[in-house]
Amino acid sequence: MEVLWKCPQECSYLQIQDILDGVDDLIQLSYLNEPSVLHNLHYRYSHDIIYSKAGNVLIAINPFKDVQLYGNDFVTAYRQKFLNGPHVFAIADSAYNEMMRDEVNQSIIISGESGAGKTETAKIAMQYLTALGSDSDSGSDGIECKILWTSCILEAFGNAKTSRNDNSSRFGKLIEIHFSARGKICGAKIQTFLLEKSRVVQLARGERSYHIFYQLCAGAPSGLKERLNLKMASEYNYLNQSGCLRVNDVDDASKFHMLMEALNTVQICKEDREHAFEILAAVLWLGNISFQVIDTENHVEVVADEAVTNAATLMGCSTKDLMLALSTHRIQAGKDIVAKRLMLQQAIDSRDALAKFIYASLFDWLVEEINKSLEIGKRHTWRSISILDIYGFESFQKNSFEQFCINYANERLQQHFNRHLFKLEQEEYESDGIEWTKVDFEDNQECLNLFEKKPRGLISLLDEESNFPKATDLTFAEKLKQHLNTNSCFKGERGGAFSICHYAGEVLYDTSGFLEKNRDPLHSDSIQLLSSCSCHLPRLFASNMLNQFQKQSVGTKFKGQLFKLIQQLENSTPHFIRCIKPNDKQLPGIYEKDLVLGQLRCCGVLEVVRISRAGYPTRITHQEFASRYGFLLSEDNACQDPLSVSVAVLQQFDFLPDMYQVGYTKLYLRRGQIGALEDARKQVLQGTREMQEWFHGHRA
Ligand code: AOV
Ligand code: MG
Repeated sequence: MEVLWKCPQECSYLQIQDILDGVDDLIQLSYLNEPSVLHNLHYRYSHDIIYSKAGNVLIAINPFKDVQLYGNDFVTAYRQKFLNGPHVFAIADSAYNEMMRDEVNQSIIISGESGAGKTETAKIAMQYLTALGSDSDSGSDGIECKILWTSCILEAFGNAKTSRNDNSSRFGKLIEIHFSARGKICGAKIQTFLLEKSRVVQLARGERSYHIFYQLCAGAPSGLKERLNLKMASEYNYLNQSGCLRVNDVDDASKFHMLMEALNTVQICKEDREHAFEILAAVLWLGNISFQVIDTENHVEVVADEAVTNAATLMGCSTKDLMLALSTHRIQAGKDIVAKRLMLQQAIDSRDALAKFIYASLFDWLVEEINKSLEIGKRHTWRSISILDIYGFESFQKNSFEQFCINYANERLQQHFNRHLFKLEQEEYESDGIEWTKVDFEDNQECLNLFEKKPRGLISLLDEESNFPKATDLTFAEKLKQHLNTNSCFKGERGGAFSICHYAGEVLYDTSGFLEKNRDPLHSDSIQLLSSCSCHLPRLFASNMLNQFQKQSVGTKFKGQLFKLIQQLENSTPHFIRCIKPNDKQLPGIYEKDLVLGQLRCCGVLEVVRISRAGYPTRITHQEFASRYGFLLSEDNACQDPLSVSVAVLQQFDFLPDMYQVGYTKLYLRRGQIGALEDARKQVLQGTREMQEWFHGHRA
């Protein structure tokens, strides 16, 4: 157990002991191969040491139980450097220190499969940063506390039980925590990416919709329940269709009370909260609206029951208007506008589209309100640390447009990871002319090309078909086969299916629903209906929609968002955390070797270890090196050039030849080498200071 907390000087001991005890950093393994890495991680995991390093990357294995590693004593211990073993706190600490030292924005990028522990890890990082940057003497209005409570709100509205994870994030999130020049938190900003809307209206067996619906039904006080005409979750079609209303060990009612506390802390006012609940109840009632066929052509009208009256009341429109908007579409016929009756499926689709739109708009609105409350403007912001937590790679039995987008996002992030850990590092060695045997890594550019290439990439082709009125999901699948078969990551399959070889494995996608989900249509009748509502939120949602400059397809908009995200990350110093899921059962104590190995392989952990082991983490220009350590030379070097001074220093301190390399512009040193020079420097400076003090003392 105590191995986790060994200080770095004891590394040599660890090297001997690694087979028995496990090493903190995989680069210290005496034998670097898959079995020894697996064994090391397993050993540590079975002793509740869930964190390890692979070079600069933190590996976190999901414990699926409380591991008692996150108390305030741990925060203090990491801050004071009593502890320095691998931990999320250590990563957050370096991010903070590097921000203060280099005056550069930082990012903590968390990746891993669905259920691997990203969201929990993000919260742990936030916990540390808020503890560190809290400004107790400025009479701050508890901004740190607000930041921490945002997770509870966003999880209620944006997380759901899936077959992989009982608390799966169905949106991507980047939270920027802003600091003042004194290193104190002065605000925060949350950006979210593509919420999975389809979940509001359609659920796979055994899965649930967003937590908030169940929390509201179970926990709303009786007054609120009455006002919203709220029933039990089991009474709503949008919730009861999947045969799953509960999550093991979760009490939705008490979660609702926690949510209320969170909304309070983040200062979402009572009125806004009530409005939000009205919208949620309206969505649930929309799902219970049914249609009856009135003629042989399958045309329908809305059944006038409590569902439609309740939905209308909650939205603030007349029942008649709602019934019309859901069963007819007004279209231009010559000079006239005529109302055309919808057929059953069309009517169901337009009802579901309205529900999805309202829910997604509510989510965006909520994020905006939270951001207002975390406002940066008030105090002076200086630099920031961003934490990225997106939905993890997914491969289900049936994969649709949602998995397509989620996995595309993961592909983009993987490239960011590759670029920083493999490409940039090796390019620097080469361009500075040092000897270097290249370490190969799985480049995923080909897969990204498959998605992004214009005009013949998946996203362009999808847009093209989406704009073509006669196209169907099957013609889309055909089109893909026609144009993409030359890309080695693409495989056309039978029927309307295709597969993509992702960095994390092959996924089979079913194109049914792709075009519709990409178009994401909302009929103008529905928008007009919302604009005419007496309630504030529906009107706001409608006007936001109408103010959109141009309606982009879902895929293209998402691509644009991801580009912007990567750009923002590129302007910061990255810190990577790889979360690993040790078993598919969400249970503690089970370490499935093959499952772990698959994850280590696909994200390139072994290559990272290899590069870090062979690499030179300390890089200093000759100039800087000479001016920092040149004065340690016994001989006068005043007129020498920086390169000669640097080499002389290395020689005087007996650096072994394979511990460093001299590049055109910089010196490259192996891990741990700079320590000896720093010690010598400190000693000499200390000696000089003491001497000066002595002189002063004697003169006085
Ligand atoms: P994810 O974010 O990576 O999945 P989560 O962070 O939601 O995964 O973790 C899944 C579950 O694992 C949590 O609900 C906890 O029960 C448990 N868990 C994870 N990390 C820890 C930890 N450090 N200590 C204790 N339990 C933990 V997804 O959002 O599905 O990709 O889209
Ligand atoms: Mg998550």
